[in-house]
Amino acid sequence: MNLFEDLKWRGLIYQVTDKEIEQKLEIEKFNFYLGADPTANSLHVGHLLAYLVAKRLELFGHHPILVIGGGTGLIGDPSYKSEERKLLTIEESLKNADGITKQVKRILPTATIVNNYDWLSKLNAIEFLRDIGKHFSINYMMAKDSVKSRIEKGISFTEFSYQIIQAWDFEHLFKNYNCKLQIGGQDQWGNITSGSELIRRVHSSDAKVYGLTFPLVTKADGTKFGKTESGAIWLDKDKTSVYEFYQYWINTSDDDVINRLKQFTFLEKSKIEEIAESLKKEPEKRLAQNILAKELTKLVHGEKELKKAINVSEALFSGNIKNLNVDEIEMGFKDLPSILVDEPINLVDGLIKLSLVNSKREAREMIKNNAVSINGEKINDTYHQIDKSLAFGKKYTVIRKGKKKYGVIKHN
Ligand code: 485
Repeated sequence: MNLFEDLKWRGLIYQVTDKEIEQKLEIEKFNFYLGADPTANSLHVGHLLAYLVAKRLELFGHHPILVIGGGTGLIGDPSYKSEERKLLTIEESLKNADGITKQVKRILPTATIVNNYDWLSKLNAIEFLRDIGKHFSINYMMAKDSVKSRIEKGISFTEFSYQIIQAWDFEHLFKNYNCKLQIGGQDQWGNITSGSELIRRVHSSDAKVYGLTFPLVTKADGTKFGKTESGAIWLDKDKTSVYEFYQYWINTSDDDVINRLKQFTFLEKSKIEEIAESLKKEPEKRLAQNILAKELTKLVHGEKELKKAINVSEALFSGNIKNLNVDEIEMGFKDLPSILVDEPINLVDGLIKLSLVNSKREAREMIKNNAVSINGEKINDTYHQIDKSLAFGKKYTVIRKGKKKYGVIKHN
């Protein structure tokens, strides 16, 4: 399969500016670019798809230029957004840009990484209006699907100008890096085509550049991809623990999992078809989900963290947590109910404070019925005192009620 066929088979082509890109990608080596704005200090799994598309192109010999939008992040992309964005401060934007740069380096270690603050901050108003603005008609800008709803609802001049700024990035990269292709999610189509239009006008019409977009990731049940009740799935392990990241992929539905393997892993067609067969024959084994979770956790967090996440998952599932180390306890229990104590605490009080029971009576009953364990050991003494001497790393005592409810006592 050639690159384009592979991308199509994986469901990663939404629109292209020119059909000939399919052949061009075979015979030419492109410098291409992908941009993201530092609206947060981490990327999430939605962004990951885009960087993996960049990696697919890289594997076929094309060279990625990754634009970190330290400058554009200060303006705010209105594309398909229903409301005006809150402005970031320069400090926030640049700090977030640093965080994101570290993450993309891990996924694409040999890419060229640039921050558009470096050139956008030098652009002056007269240059902007005369040299760039003159190439855009307001009618053309307003006709973009990505801003249409906002034109009716209200949009600031700031956000309305965003497409011109992103267009100028493309022109800048064309001129300085010989970049001839921009890729992005389907929402970026309007901005990408503004860029190719600008390049055509500023340079001669034989200055041919291309755009390619991939579709938004959707879920069979209609809920949003990349989100859980507690929020987005981030690539930063301080925001989404590796355990939670791993579990997110493990919990992929049977209806979605083959698509996820195509979109998010580098496994070949024959291998993915083999996995699809197993899903049909023995879905209860959850082989597809296991492979997906392993591949992605390894890719984003590395082999060592993956191993910890598997250990934690197995321990939490069986309740046998005795052999976990402090790191693994921190990973597995980061988002569970916890209380901080300075002194030893009675088990009954601990259960109440952690909201694992509603009353002291219920707590005592649970304990007598062998339904409570501490650090993986059943406790049936209703007077049991918890102190830090037996805690994991002298820091954490893990209480389990029934099969599934956990809480953590953190010792000061
Ligand atoms: O020159 C550029 C400057 C900024 C951008 C692109 C080129 C960023 C772009 N305007 C944007 O807002 N991207 C989104 C972001 O930053 O979160 C997302 C897109 C998504 C995918 C992803 O970035 O919504 O489709 O392209 C990488």
